[in-house]
Amino acid sequence: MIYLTTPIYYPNDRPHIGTAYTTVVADATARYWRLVGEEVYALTGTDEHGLKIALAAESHGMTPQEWVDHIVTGFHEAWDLLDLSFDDFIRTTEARHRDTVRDVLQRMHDNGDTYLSRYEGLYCVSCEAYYTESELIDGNCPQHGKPVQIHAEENWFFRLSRYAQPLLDHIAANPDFIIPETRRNEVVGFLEQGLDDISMSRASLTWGVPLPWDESQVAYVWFDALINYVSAAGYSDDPARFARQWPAWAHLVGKDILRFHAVYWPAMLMSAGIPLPRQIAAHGWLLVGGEKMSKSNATQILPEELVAVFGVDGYRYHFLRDVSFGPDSGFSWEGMVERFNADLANDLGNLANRTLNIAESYRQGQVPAVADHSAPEEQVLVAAAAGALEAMAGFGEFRSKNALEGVWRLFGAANAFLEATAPWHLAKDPAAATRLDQVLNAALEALRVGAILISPAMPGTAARLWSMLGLPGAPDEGPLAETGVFGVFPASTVIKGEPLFPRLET
Ligand code: ME8
Repeated sequence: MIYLTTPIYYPNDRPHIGTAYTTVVADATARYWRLVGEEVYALTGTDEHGLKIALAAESHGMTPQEWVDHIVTGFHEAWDLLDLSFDDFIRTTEARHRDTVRDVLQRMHDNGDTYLSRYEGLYCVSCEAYYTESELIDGNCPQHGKPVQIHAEENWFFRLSRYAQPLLDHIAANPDFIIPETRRNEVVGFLEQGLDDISMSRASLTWGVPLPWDESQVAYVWFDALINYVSAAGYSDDPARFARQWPAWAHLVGKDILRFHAVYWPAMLMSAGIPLPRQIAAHGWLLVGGEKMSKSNATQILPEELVAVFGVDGYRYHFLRDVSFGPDSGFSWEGMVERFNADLANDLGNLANRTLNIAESYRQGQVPAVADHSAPEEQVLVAAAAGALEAMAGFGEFRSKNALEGVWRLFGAANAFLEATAPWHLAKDPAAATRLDQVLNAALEALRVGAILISPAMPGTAARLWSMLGLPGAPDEGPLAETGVFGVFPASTVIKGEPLFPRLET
């Protein structure tokens, strides 16, 4: 089973294109694995406890629960707008999660990995994380550039220091545990310095999950949040499902929260005697004007602003095609318009438009099946389709850019095929009627295969194209290894319809 997770986001504001980036990549990955016939469980959700949320609620004059109930609807709306196909949405205020937090932390406690001690440290509420003096930049949090607070309390500690070597051993034995490699090296460097024990509870906060052995303290929000991944897999309420679903196939995260996922979380799991996830995949940041786009600065862009201009699939395509998974990536409206016009309006849009036009103009939409595609021009298309099918593996490995480049080579080949075979000339010559059928059939077949291959990235467009082609069922219904292979387009009635992607003005 492919159990794939996104971070659970803080419901302190509406989701922006940064949070949406991770979530769209996860959706395309999940859709790809479903397309190749795997059983998939894709999880997202919200991280609702902790000081940051308590403060956000207070500043809006609401209780924390009222606040999160209010904000979470914005997440559902945004994810629906982006056509995301998650199997589960976990909220850390749900009973299934609170029970699991208590069960997992109790196991860590029973294993002798906790102790009570006085803590004094520098805390950034936006990160919900501690920093050492040397990590600060001009005395401020290195991620948010905001002042940190001094926290001093009697807290429960987790013996994280015990796990530096076991983690190094695990990473050495499982080179794909952290991807990409630069991030793995970063984590290894951090572990090689040794780990300090960390505070895992809060005495001064009530908005959280009380520790089962000391109800006067609530779990530190990260020791609550990370556990969501096992809660949603049924750790406490469905052991049979947990046995099938865990370990997770991959946790998808931004690089800002890599340390929590690649160090704290596996150490917690080791302590609780739970197997580690197969992989932590960390991507870079979306930058706007050279800065990380975030809720706390004025560069925030909301998905709905872009969807209004580019449509949902224009949106999805841009982020899946133009952002390499791993490095930081600058976002610009100009770049997005350019890509939309070049790839969607021109390459795919025109191919569909021209091909369906030919079918309507010269065959009244009735397309005959042909014997095969053995002519040399068609063989080029067959090869391009095979290449695209191979490139599709990229979707399953967080390389959607490569997958889509492969699919677009097929569309490029199909456009070149129409230029070379010029069906509009063939139509004028009654003796070329059979050749015209042959050419038309091949161009339609390129669109049929293309509809299947774009479906992880652009499910709505794939479905629309499918119905224009007059095909029964849905493009993502069959096993990719069979349906994605270039064959003979079945006899059908095609409908031209409206253009898929009308050109945008720059
Ligand atoms: O960290 N570019 O929640 P969060 C790319 N609740 N991705 C971005 C981004 C940007 N500019 N801004 C945000 C939390 N993200 C915790 C997680 S998990 C157990 C708990 C994405 O709402 C990216 O995936 O601050 C990042 O890791 C995540 O949003 C942080 O979301």
